[in-house]
Amino acid sequence: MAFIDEAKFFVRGGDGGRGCVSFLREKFIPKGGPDGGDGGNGGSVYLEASNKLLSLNDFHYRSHFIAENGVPGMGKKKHGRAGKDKTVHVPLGSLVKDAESGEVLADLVAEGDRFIAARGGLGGRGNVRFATAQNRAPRRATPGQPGEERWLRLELKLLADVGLIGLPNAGKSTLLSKLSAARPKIAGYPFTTLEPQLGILKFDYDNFPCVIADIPGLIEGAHQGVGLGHKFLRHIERTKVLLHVIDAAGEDDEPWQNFQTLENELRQYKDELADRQRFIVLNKIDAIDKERLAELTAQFKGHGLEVMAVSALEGIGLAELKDKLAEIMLTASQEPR
Ligand SMILES: Nc1nc2c(ncn2[C@@H]2O[C@H](COP(=O)(O)OP(=O)(O)OP(=O)(O)O)[C@@H](O)[C@H]2O)c(=O)[nH]1
Ligand SMILES: [Mg+2]
Repeated sequence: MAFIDEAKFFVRGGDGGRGCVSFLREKFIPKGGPDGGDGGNGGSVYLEASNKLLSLNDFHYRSHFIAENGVPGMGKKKHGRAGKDKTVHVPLGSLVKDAESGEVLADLVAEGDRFIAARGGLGGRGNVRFATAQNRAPRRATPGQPGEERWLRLELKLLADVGLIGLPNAGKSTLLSKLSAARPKIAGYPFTTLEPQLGILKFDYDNFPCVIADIPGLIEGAHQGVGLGHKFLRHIERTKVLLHVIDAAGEDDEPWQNFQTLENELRQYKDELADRQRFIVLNKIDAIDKERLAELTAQFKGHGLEVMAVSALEGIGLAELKDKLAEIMLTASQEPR
């Protein structure tokens, strides 16, 4: 599911350095010829896709990117140095548009994809260039050309990093509302959520946002269209991790049975999704006693599953859950995407 993050910024290429008007002046050579060199070209601004960046947050702090001007030409036919280029790193999947016309200029998808956002101006020509048989001492040189400038708009499609899955009423939306600023509808009846919802979890120590998707509840037979069906699973196909939310307040063997029902539906959808890294989130632990919690935890752990116990409603265990997500995001950000 796509959630669009946006940023607007200004880019300007460096101006070309001006050409120089100069004449050779040395002792004993009273009337030397023209020797003014060319100005250097202005640097250009490039956008380059990098997997080290995961959000457009940096652009909220910086909105102007300007490449260096070319150095003017000098006497003794010395050319001015070219201005340095400036490379602005953007996240993979950045769509670049002209902010005014809305025209799509580039789609930077893969690591290293580059786009010239603003060309530097050409350097001016020194007076050496204008010497002719008729005019051996031209006093003419050209100024450098100005660098290109424009406002750009970046659009980034955010893909969900974390998918919340579970039966209806398990508390997925409640959990999303506690982990992010999203305000999904929450109610004590099944199929409250009808459309996938996204929330962004921000960690204190860096600006990698973690995008969490809450999808409608699945029930047995979802793969055959029962309930709302399982078409929403496509929104979490590319997540790094799934949180399987389970209503721990269910009686007897219900939590475990529910777990298996849902896992079966996932497998019916795609083996790949069923094999995705996942955590069991035993929710609603405010409604059960310690012994029951210990029993459920042991049951899931006994099957080699990682278990986190929370009460989304009362905020119990959420700090630990956030830490876990931060760890997963950090590991994932170091792997090639
Ligand atoms: N006691 C208790 N109730 C909870 C907790 N979390 C959620 N609930 C309640 O469970 C009910 C369902 O919560 P939702 O967040 O809407 O559940 P959902 O999984 O999003 O449900 P669907 O959108 O229908 O799939 C609501 O009445 C919530 O108030 C919890 O930790 N403890
Ligand atoms: Mg919901």
